[in-house]
Amino acid sequence: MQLPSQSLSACRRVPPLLDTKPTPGNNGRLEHFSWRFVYVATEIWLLVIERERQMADASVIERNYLSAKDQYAKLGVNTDQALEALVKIPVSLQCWQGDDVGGFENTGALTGGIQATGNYPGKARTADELRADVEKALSLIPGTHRLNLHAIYAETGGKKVDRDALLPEHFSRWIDWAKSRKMGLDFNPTYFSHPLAADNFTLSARDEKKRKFWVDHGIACRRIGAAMGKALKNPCVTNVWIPDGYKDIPADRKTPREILKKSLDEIFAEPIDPKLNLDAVEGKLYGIGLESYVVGSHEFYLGYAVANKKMVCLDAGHYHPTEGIAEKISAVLNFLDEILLHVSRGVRWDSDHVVILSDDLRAIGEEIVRGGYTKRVHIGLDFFDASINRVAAWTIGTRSMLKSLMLALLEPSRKLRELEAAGDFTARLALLEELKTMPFSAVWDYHCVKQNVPVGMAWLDAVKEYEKSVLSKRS
Ligand code: RNT
Ligand code: ZN
Repeated sequence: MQLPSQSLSACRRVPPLLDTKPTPGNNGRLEHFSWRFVYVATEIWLLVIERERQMADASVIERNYLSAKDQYAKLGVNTDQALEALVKIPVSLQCWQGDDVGGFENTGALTGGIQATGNYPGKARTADELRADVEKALSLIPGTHRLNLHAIYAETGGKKVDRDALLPEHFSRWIDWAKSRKMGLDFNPTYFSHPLAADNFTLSARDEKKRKFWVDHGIACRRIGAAMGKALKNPCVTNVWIPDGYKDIPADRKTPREILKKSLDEIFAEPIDPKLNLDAVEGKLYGIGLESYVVGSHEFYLGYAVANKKMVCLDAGHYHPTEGIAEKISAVLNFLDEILLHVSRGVRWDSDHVVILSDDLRAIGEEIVRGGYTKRVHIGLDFFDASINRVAAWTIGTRSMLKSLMLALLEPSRKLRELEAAGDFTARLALLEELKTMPFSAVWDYHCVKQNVPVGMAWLDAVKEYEKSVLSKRS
């Protein structure tokens, strides 16, 4: 008889030691018993080895952290304080990464000039699957975060409920789930992938019936957002994004914008306590098939937000290619109390690639931290890559977002400001360059250990295991 492969999971499949009682004269059974004894002893032994390895790893991580802490202290940075600040910053994970912005209405293709490209197996087909996948990702990400839902993720119990008739009860399972995890929820009306959005005009539609339908959807979604905020005792950010626009050069840019303004006024007419729901509006430059004109441009919404005390949502993929949203944060926060970010990564177009620790992302983290804006900037993610494991996509993107914040929290900000104020731009540049090679990873690893999530690449093993045991079984 051969021992199973030397892995803990294999050993854990061994049946209990004493389910066969050995009796004198029953050699076969005794032999069975002794093999079971070997199995169990091996299991215990492997557990001991694994535990010792973990303890050794943890002590190396702690040692590295203490050395990094010293190095940062020499620059005037307190790493313990940086970590305390980091755990207080929630990131809102976009539910739509889990199913390529499909939702559960089963109405067909994704429209609205956005695209999830790729065909990686295992996407979530139901709300339960999506929740399980989000939970897996959250177990690999340090800190307590939020989940961002779209109206198309309603659970209507198989009944067709059109979007203008959605109610909080259609999100009760999401709310209960979030409550049990002590998480906040954010929300979005869905103005795409619907027959009444087929011509890419929704809130700016000239057709009054259609426009009214979408206004009613907006009103319904704010109420759902407020119900989420109330149930979770945590304000929900409800973000309005519409695809409306033209593929080719318009003859009239003005009229659709006037109609959009009127529609927004109608949607926001009902006062809602900001402790329950906060409204955001998201502009953009162009979409696929909407290359020449987008009604809800950045200038339109910035103006609207300032005039009506709403938040703007700055999406990293929604501007001219060399324009970054980091640069905009301290500008708009002179005029707005709070803003929403959609942290994304456009590659050549608004492609919504998974966020990585790029210079652009680091700049976003720096601007939030340097400006002292951690309470005024709501950080949402907005990427949807269907070409890689979707749980890994969430994990990579969110961990990178958190790394960018941590890097910023590990800056000697006072020193940098002093140098700048004194006009010593040479020293400012030198210090900023020096910071790039500080032992940041030692602080990150320690943070992961303390937050009880995998260190380094170990999270990928968990994702691969989940892919094998859960995702690969989905058709
Ligand atoms: C589209 C916008 C919008 C969507 C989500 C799904 O360009 O970025 O935020 O990505 O609502
Ligand atoms: Zn967005």
